[in-house]
Amino acid sequence: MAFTNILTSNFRDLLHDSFCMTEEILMDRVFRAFDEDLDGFISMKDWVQGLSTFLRGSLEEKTKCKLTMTSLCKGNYVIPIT
Ligand SMILES: [Ca+2]
Repeated sequence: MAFTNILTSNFRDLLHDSFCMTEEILMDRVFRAFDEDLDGFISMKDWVQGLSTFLRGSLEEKTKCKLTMTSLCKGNYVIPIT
């Protein structure tokens, strides 16, 4: 079975069905953290790398991922997403 790129709406369904997430803003931030190349899709590479970081990433990798989910980095500043 071929892997198909995952769109935001499909990713939300996956997070809801698999992890019982209900907050859309949180799901969108997880999507953003997984979509490292910011092309609007979760590719096979994005998916494997994202899961790897969540499950087995180093402290630095998990911290970077959490920052991506909770804030936007602009220049040398971290700006919380509201
Ligand atoms: Ca992507």
